[in-house]
Amino acid sequence: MDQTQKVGFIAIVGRPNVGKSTLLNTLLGEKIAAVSRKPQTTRTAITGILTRGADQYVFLDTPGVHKPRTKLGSAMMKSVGTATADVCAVLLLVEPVMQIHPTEQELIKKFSKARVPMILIINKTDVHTPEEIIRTIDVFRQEADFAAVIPLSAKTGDGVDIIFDEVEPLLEEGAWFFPSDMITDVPERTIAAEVIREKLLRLLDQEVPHGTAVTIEDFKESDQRIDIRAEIFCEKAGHKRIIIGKGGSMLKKIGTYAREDLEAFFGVHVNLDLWVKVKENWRDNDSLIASFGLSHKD
Ligand SMILES: Nc1nc2c(ncn2[C@@H]2O[C@H](COP(=O)(O)OP(=O)(O)OP(=O)(O)O)[C@@H](O)[C@H]2O)c(=O)[nH]1
Ligand SMILES: [Mg+2]
Repeated sequence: MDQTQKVGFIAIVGRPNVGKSTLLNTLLGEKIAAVSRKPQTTRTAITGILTRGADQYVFLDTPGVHKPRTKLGSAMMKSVGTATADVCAVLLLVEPVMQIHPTEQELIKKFSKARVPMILIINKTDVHTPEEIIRTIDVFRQEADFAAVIPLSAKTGDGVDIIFDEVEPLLEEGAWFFPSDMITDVPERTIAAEVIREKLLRLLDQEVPHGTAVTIEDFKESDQRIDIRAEIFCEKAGHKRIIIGKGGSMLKKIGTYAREDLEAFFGVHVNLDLWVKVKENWRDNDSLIASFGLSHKD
């Protein structure tokens, strides 16, 4: 390679549900992060790697910033802190609003103090008027100097490419962190678990999926297919009944949708075997949080 390599970590941060994971998937052109209409979908930082020419962008999708009410919530917020250390830029993702939220003010304060370049991204332009977008830009510009402001739609992809033009000058010269064909360092098992959890979030009512965790007990790859055995943990016997559904109908639906996504991602036939178990109050139990791979040390 003649050109000097450039590289950088870019954190995607913002309140829950603003579209961070959707943006990561659109940037990569691959679905690796779970997306749902419910807030607090993302629980740990997810890496998306994109190598273009001499430049390697390592995007970090993070959990939506909120005031934690459980130990799981605290672990999620710690993972945001870790993901945003040593980044070359932060993409602050917001939706068009009349007023800035205190959480966003705190984020702006934190990155301004650390002198990390911030790019303001106004997402969901496909469902907002230009007036609403301009007003939002005004509101946020009063709070900080942004390296750039980009209105876009993570869902349609409109405007997303501008991110590369704005981030490229902020990358640093240095050897790439990952091979050029790698798209994530998240293990395949974790991606499989996230796909299943996404279906739980999408198919079930608020209370049930927020108390679920998914672990992969077995992941066997052969030339033609992957056999996966996964366990879905929930907090109550009543929740278990809802997840299984009448005659197993809900669990079957979860399995079918998850299998379709997994086959698209892995490019081979997938056999998915799902089991449901109850672990009461796991979201406030450190050792269970750790056993689900969700704990986060400072
Ligand atoms: N109309 C529209 N909807 C969007 C857009 N981007 C994301 N969404 C929707 O917003 C909801 C939340 O998207 P996510 O990507 O899960 O949001 P997130 O910020 O990662 O959420 P957490 O992980 O909970 O913090 C989903 O229903 C998405 O389909 C967009 O550009 N336009
Ligand atoms: Mg997310």
